[in-house]
Amino acid sequence: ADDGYDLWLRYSLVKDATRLAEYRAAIPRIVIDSRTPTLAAARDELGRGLRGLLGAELPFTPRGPRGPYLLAGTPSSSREIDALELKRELLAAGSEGYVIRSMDVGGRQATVIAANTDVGVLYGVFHLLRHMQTEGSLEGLRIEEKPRVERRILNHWDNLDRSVERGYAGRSLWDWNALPGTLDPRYTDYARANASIGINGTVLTNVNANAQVLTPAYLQKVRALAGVFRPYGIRVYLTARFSAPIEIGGLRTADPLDPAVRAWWKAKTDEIYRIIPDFGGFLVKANSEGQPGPQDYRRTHADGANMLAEAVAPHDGIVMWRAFVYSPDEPRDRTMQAYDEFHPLDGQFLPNVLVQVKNGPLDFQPREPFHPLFGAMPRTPLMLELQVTQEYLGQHSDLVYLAPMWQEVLDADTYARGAGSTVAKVIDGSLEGHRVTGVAGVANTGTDRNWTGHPFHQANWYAFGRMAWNPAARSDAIADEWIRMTFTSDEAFVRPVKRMMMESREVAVNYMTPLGLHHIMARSHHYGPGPWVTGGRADWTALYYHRADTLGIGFDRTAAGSNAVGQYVGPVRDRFNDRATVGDSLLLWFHRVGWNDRVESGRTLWNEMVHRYSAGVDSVRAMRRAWDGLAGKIDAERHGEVARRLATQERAARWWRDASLLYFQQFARQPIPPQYERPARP
Ligand code: GCW
Repeated sequence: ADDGYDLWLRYSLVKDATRLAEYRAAIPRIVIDSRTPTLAAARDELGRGLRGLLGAELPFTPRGPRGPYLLAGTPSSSREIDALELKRELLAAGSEGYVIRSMDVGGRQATVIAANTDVGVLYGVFHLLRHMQTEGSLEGLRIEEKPRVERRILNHWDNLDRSVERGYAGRSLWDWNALPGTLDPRYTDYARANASIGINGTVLTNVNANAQVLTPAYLQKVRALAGVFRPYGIRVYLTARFSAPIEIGGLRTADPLDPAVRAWWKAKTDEIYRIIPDFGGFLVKANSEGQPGPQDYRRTHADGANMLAEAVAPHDGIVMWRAFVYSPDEPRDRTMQAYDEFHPLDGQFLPNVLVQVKNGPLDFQPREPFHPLFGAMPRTPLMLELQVTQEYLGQHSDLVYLAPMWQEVLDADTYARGAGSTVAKVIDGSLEGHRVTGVAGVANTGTDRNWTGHPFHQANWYAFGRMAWNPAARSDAIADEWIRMTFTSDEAFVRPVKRMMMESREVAVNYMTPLGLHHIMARSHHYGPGPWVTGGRADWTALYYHRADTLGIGFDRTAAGSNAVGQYVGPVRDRFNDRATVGDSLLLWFHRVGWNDRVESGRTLWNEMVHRYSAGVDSVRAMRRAWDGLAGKIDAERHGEVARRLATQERAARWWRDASLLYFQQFARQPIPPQYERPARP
């Protein structure tokens, strides 16, 4: 099918004849014990994958009489695996890792997938299939892999009425009405897709949802979903609305220090674990954007989180407590509030609490500096929250590959323990010695046939999983494998498409928010420009963030301004604080700059702004030309779908450019230099 439903798990027949012959010779039969549901899933995936890749139904056999074969299993599921010289490698593989080896097994040439656990085998199977989908050789394989992050979790902002907050791919996948009796086959394919990229948890409900999902009828529905996901190594988590004891428990308070409230959460949690024994835990948005929380009772975030942490601790559950907070009152500088509230609480959270921090201090903008909490709470495991759905990055229409942005954050050096203290090392626990670690991604999936709406948005789901597994993974390598798996390994397609993907984020920054601009999008829905947005509370207006007037533009967050730079460690603070070193990409995030001041390119700020917005539009046009030139290299259906969305993206980019330049021109009071296209008035 070319409707995109199969995602990166298409398993089309290997094109390269030599490779195909090699594969067929190396894997004529498969030996895998499949007595557990997870091993059965691994077996089924091997069958499905190899049937597609090799164009033949392979026999599953107990140890066959002679010839090469594929052997997969754990030491406890397979005596052959148990007998292999892989003890040291398996020791290192841990509970989710695996070893893939070409080796001699009793005089026969085998391709071996070995792991300590069933889910390790499943992950190994997906790795081998990926290796073959990208046409790698099976000769001399020596692969040892394990995740560097323990909890790799999708956050669904899905409501029980099947609407999806910030969703652009249809309705929620969870058909609450039909659950628990009817299990949509999509649930299994969702689990397969996630397992293929190492995602091992899913929060089913929106952080803004009400408490209904915690009622008995809904817990049965959750149980049914958990049952589908379990064989794929995926645990279910739920959002816990802080006022649930009042809303569904009939109590008069939700004060976290009130014994009745604590008892209610404990009983509720015990009830959940009776129904879903491997329940993962709770995700909480508290005292943010109107959500209830412990501060309503003059308690701290730690009081609130610890109450829930105590309830889930006997069951090995965790609490993910979000740091995305901002007050109902007008802030001094909204980007500073999370740090101000959470930094003093370091050391006060129970060990099974992770504080979940968005990549930047504002809100999933096309570009932000890394969040100053990273490195600033050494005694608390911090979970990174990324937004896979493109709320601020073009929603349904824009082709933006997000992995380079995530890599920029993960590579950022916090200097918390001297040079080299990257965000990646904070997140994977290695910098501060945390065992509990996690990465969360706000999902971009929905009921659209191809899951994500825009065919290229599948790449962001894919890349999220790959980077959660290994925060040091490189975005271009991930793009490369995704393109080959999803479309074709034809170099004449892979090369230009990879270039397009790798540039796409910077292109979007250029036509939306160049030079460190932020939050100048349209009000509330956030699609398209809105630098003129006023009214309501100050930090919901664009003017609050860009502060343009006839003298200049930008938010002064230096020591002379809000001093947000003071939340970063010495060398970072100094770099951001100084106009000479901050760099143009974050210039107006940290500095107020005169229209005629020179920037890095040597242009004046105004001319640079014109240049960037214009370059953004030109790049989208170039993307369209490149894509049009690839017609015929892939199926017409997906090619056409992307082409149509690129056309919308070009219109959106021009709208952004024209609206922003005309708006800012009133302040800059300068012409558009003649070499650039004149912005069209609406
Ligand atoms: O990005 C903003 C969104 C809200 C969202 C909030 C959050 C779930 O505009 O829709 O609410 O962040 O992350 O809590």
